[in-house]
Amino acid sequence: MTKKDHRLTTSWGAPVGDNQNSITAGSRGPTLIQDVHLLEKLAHFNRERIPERVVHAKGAGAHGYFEVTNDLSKYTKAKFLSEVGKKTPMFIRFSTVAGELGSADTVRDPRGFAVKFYTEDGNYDLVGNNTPVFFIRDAIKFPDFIHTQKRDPKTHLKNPNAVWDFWSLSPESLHQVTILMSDRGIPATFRHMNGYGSHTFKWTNAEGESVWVKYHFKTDQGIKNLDVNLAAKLAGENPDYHTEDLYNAIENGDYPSWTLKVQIMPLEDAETYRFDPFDVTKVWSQKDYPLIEVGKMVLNRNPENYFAEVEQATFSPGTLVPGIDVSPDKMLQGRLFAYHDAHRYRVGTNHQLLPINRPINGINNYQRDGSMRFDDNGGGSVYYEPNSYDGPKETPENKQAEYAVSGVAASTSYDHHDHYTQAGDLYRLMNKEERERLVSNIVAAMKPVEKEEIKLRQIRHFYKADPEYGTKVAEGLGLKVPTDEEVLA
Ligand code: HDE
Repeated sequence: MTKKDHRLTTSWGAPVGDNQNSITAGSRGPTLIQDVHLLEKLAHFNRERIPERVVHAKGAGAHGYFEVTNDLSKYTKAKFLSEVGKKTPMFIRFSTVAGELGSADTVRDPRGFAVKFYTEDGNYDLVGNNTPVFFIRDAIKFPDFIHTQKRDPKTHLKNPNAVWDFWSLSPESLHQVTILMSDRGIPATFRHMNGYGSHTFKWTNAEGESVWVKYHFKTDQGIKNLDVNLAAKLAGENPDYHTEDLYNAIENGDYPSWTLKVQIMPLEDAETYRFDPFDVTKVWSQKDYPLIEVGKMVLNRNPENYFAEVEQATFSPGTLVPGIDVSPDKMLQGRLFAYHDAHRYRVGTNHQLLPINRPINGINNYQRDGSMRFDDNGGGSVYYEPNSYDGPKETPENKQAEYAVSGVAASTSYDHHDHYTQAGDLYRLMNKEERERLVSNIVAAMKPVEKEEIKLRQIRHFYKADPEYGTKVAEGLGLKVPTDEEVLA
């Protein structure tokens, strides 16, 4: 091992003679353009930032491992899930959704829960949130929804009118809005919240038999949430409170862990279940499909370098391995395009070559070139397929499992619109104090809304979920619960 060279160098490796003084004519200048070290330093400095994520910009990451505790190979041939005791390295990135890169951690917002498993069969990304459902159920509405969560283009301020206007006109959001406005809207730390795949995915075993699956990461630290006043105080005093907590816990050897469980639905049940099991605004009853343990995820190593490992990490629900596949869920389908498209724009064409994103089993294909192709670019190996030069071959046993699809190609909405039962069930699951805090959070968030019609429309939705729910919010806002006719008038 060559002795580490302690000489300060330029980015082309030449030793630097003086890093304190620019090269100038005399002590008073002017500065000479021939000071290429100065030019390089200033030019590189101007290019240190890459675009922040368009959502989930503020985040924190950690390395760890996943260990199988229950053999579910009867459901999936995914190798990393194949035998009890098997350990797979993984990386996770937690995040908020709406805030910019420098925004506060302790805001009311869903939290991203993005896991990358570096398996022997390639990377598997489970890109979820800390809530089992989502606000919308068709990808086409996502840009509009996120616009309402971000800054008003005129004032550059957050705009509660936009937020509640969108939600009151998209009643499918009611279940997730209830979760967001409840205690779980502000987790105490990233360690004290659950993670979910949210969508329905598909597992296929070695015999080609498939089931539908939903993922639940149950925190082993127990669920803890922040009091709204403490959260507001922390947002001002220490906007990186969750980031710091995660880093220090791991630094101190207090390794957080989650138990991964799944719900398994037989393929044919999807045709007869009481609502569309691919609708990501709904949860499956755990009485119908009980939780089954899979394994344990332990975070035991902090990133060495935030930019290299967290800012450059790229996840996608389309990063799948044999034995795991997607469902027809329209949100999930939309995400299959969006994520790698975002990464090609934000990080670069060859983002998957970066150390944090590179699969441990290597990349063996005919893709070549593209900007920043910093590996050997396939060297002199055969660069097309099919070929007679023993290049990498496809393996038919790893084809995506087939399944029947049907229907007319058209812009079609879901064929059921019960947006109220599960939101109402959640409200009725809460104890008295939890309901009071939920209503108080909603009233505080809705008070600044200018248009009364927006408030009334939203109150009607809460009322349809549960009469007490809607009545309490209306009282808090000094309004009456409107009838459907009044809302539609
Ligand atoms: Fe995302 N989402 N998303 N999202 N999402 C991104 O990828 C998108 C959705 C989630 O730590 C983006 O690199 C669309 C649901 C997480 O790096 C982008 C739709 C869920 C993260 C994107 C959704 C998520 C992202 C932004 C509607 C939970 C952070 C920049 C169809 C199940 C991952 C980027 C990380 C990031 C698109 C909805 C979770 C733009 C189009 C539902 C945890 O690609």
